[in-house]
Amino acid sequence: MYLNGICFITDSASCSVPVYEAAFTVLRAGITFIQYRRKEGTRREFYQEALKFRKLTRYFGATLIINDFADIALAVDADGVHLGQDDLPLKEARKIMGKKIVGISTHDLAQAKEAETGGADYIGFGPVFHTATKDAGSPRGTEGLKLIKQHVAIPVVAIGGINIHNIASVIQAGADAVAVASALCRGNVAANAEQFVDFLKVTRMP
Ligand code: TZP
Ligand code: MG
Repeated sequence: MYLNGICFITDSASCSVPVYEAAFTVLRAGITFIQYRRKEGTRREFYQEALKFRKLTRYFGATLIINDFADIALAVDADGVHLGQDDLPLKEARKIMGKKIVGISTHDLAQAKEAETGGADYIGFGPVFHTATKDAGSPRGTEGLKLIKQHVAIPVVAIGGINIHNIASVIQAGADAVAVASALCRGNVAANAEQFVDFLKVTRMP
């Protein structure tokens, strides 16, 4: 199970191709961690597409996390669920998810500590930089990320505006994994993915 390296976050609005196609391309390039995130359509459509993502990620031996919905994560036998501050509370999610992964989005130290104490398997932290993908609040910067890493022991997945030019600073700040949407999906997905995977090779970040 991979909770490290680069996590590809699906976002249809910033993707030059259908997100399933993009997912295939990034997996083929060597990315091993995907979060299926979908903000449009019905929950039925979400489920049906998530099922396809489960089959695809199994084929590549990659980790699949479902954004927002614990029931759909279980229904497709994903590896886990990712929840925000306005989603199902961590305590309730844990009851439902059992030993599967529960990740929590956090934006400050208090939220990060709360998620760790509450038994989250990892936290998302951000936005580290400005992002146009989501209305995610003000950037926390790599200094914000460093602070979180000083106080939290569970894996920290940095998110928000991360691209091939600034990823080194995010890793230097201590991120265990880096979540990327638009910098993978915009333009030539294969070329983008190749650059990120090459970067991982030189850093020895798995
Ligand atoms: N949560 C915080 S920032 C963000 C999410 C889902 C979007 C990340 O997308 P990008 O395009 O990598 O900035
Ligand atoms: Mg959410």
